[in-house]
Amino acid sequence: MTESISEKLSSDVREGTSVTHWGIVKTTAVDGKISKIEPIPEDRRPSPNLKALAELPYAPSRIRYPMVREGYFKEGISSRDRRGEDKWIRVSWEEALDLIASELKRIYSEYGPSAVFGQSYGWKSPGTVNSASTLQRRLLSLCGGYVSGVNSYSTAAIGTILPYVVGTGDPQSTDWNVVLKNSRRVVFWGTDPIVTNDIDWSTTLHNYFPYLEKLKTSDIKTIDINPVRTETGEFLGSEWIAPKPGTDCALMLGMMYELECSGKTDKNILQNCTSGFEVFQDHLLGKSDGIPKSPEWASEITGIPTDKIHSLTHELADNRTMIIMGWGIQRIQYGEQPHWMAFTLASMLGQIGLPGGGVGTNYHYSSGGCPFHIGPMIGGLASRVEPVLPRLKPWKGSAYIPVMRFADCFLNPGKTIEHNGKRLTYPDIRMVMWTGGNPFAHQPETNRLLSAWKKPETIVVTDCFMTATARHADIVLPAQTVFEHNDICPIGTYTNDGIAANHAMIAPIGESRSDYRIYSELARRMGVEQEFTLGLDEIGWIQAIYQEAKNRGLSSGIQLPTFEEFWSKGIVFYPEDETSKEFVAFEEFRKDPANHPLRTESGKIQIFSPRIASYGYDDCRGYPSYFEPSESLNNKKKYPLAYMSGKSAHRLHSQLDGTTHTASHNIGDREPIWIHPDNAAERGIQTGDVVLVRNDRGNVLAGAVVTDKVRKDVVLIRHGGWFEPQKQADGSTLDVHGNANTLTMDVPTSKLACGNVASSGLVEVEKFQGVLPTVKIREETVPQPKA
Ligand SMILES: Nc1nc2c(c(=O)[nH]1)N[C@H]1C(S)=C(S)[C@@H](COP(=O)(O)OP(=O)(O)OC[C@H]3O[C@@H](n4cnc5c(=O)[nH]c(N)nc54)[C@H](O)[C@@H]3O)O[C@H]1N2
Ligand SMILES: Nc1nc2c(c(=O)[nH]1)N[C@H]1C(S)=C(S)[C@@H](COP(=O)(O)OP(=O)(O)OC[C@H]3O[C@@H](n4cnc5c(=O)[nH]c(N)nc54)[C@H](O)[C@@H]3O)O[C@H]1N2
Ligand SMILES: [Mo]
Repeated sequence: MTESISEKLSSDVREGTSVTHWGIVKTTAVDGKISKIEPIPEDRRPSPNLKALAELPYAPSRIRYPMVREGYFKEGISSRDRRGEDKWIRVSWEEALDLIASELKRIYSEYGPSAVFGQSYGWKSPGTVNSASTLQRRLLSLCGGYVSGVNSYSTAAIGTILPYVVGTGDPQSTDWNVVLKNSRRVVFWGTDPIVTNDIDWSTTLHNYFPYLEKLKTSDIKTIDINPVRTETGEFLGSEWIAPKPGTDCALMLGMMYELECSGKTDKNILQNCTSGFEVFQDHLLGKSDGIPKSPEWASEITGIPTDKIHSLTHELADNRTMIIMGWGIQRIQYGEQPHWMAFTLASMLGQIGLPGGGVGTNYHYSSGGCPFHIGPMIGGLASRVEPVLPRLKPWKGSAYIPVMRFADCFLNPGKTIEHNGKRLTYPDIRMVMWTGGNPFAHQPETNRLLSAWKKPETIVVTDCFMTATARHADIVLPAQTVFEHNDICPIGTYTNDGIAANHAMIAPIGESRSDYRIYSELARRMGVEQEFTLGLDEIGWIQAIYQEAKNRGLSSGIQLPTFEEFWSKGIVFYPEDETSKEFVAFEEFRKDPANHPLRTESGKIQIFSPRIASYGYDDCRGYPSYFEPSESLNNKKKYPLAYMSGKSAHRLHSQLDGTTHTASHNIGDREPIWIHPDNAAERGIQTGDVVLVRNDRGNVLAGAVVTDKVRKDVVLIRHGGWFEPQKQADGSTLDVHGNANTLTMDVPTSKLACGNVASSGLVEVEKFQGVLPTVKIREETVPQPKA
């Protein structure tokens, strides 16, 4: 068996399947090199990024050898100020792994597990066995534990607020078939499904796309509410309504006021299916604070004309309407509010639980809202396991932190924060291990991260590429890409389309190893190898995982092919679950709330939450409301332009940025910035100019794209351009390439979720005048020989 699987990788022509976040592809390698990757025929909208994928293993930024920062190698932890500046020294795997194991042992014995930050947030490759962060957490759990991070950068605010409101953080959306049959209006509110459905946390067949095509040819009217014109809005020809960023709650309040005044509030639904409307109503009508949230009030805040607020309200009230809300709208200050407000609006409209009415919050992600398939979900290795090694020092501080507060935690050990009704004390972090994630791309306010990153004594990064995070580590380990190892992966996070095999297609580049091998070898050095591997190698795990799913399938009458058949075909598809095509969210609850209660305080939709109110937070009340962001177009302190930073169609976060295909979407060498023609004219900026974008948090060079696809006074740099700080003569750092987070702010959404903020803040943009610095971040990092 093992023989046929690890069939010689150097044979002349080799074909197999590769499983990626962008889809499953047929890969051909000729003479050991990838010559072609093609989408499988079942893919409904092959990713536009496949060319970049084929380049990926060979990118110049590839990490080829284990490396140690020169200062760390020679002087140890006292040299941590020089992270990001020192040369790299190439070492053997033995040396690198011995070094990491001895440092882990030192930290565990001197400080204990609460000094190790091992959460390793990030979008590592999708295979189940080589799931990098899972492996690292498994290892550190066995060694005694680590400080973990709760919440995600994706859904911190929605995932924290909605359990209070509707009893679950990610409610299943009404099926697209029902929407197409019943909705008369579909509102895309802060979402761009054509861009964001390109990827899946596992892998994808892009099931959503035929539904958008049907929506396009139907007579259903679509509306795109977003400060930025979306690709989806253009594709569908949607009406575009562009509020000022961060003001959607004011817009919804204005609409609800209009519903109240025109007698169109659905009192029955409020009565039967919601709790606490009266408290909210007092706020809405201004009885509790003297400010009626009228359309006029909302118009002032949002920049949307009063007439439009009126007409939009009546359009939604008079037609069966599905409100599709994305997650960018909650990655803002007070990001808990918009989805709470949307459920309140939908309750007043009275359409929750009706076919094609209400709110859906995951149509934009991993083909949410598409039918399910019938078959067993595959399992994997457990990340949380009982410790094997004795705990040598007591735990100090909280066992977890909200993951996006990690920089704040590094900077302020012992500080106490509020989080979701609890009080947490930051632990004192001494060692950081990161694999399969890129905090220098994902964490807001990169220059603040730079300071925080100087605090820990040792930082180990495992990645396939020399990202900004790897460049700021002490020890760097080279991981294989999906093209270099075997694995197994479920298809479709929400849709469960089947199981895919990931075949090793080429020999490892340089000395790179699979994450499974890296962490197994570290486990051996830590004395926990048997508990880590359970005696299985990579292929052993792949077979065991498949067999376990096959057995589970059998018990529910589903016959999966043998492992050998699966492995040689590469994919098992499951049949569609016909009944899921009729799914209507909250249907049973609406019909009979007493017998189908939600898992909330009252069993109903919580428009007022006594529990949230009891926390006494000033930034998240017991009912949804509009809070003015600390920096916004209504609150211009120093800088005039609102800054946004959502997803790029050409990348998955920072992934693929090191390829020439992705770089071809740059302006010159730099990440594009969208700027409105009026703002560009005021500043003498034209498309193609290099501009300096700045605020008190940082300075970035970007390439101007003058376009009326952004609201006036709004600029956009898409997330994931690699961070390349260069020191300026005046001591400041200039990010010469265009990392979106150099300009964002590291503040929590509120005390409730403590979520990350991506699209809030103000900047100024000007034509860059000085000598243009060269972009070097994508180049090879050449390790120096050992002295
Ligand atoms: N300003 C702004 N900030 C944001 C966002 C935004 O929209 N705007 N979005 C936020 C969101 S939603 C998220 S989820 C985060 C994403 O943040 P991340 O998930 O950290 O971003 P990625 O760039 O996907 O980082 C994954 C890293 O894993 C590496 N990798 C891939 N495969 C493997 C493997 O097999 N092994 C190992 N060891 N490494 C591997 C990749 O090379 C890459 O460096 O960013 C957040 N930050
Ligand atoms: N191509 C691609 N697809 C991806 C990813 C990627 O990096 N690249 N990342 C994946 C991940 S990890 C996640 S979590 C999902 C995230 O999916 P989302 O969070 O939904 O994606 P974003 O692009 O961050 O935000 C969606 C939209 O919100 C809008 N928006 C931001 N602020 C406001 C506001 O104040 N008001 C209104 N009305 N709109 C606003 C933005 O303009 C953007 O069009 O996407 C996934 N899909
Ligand atoms: Mo995300």
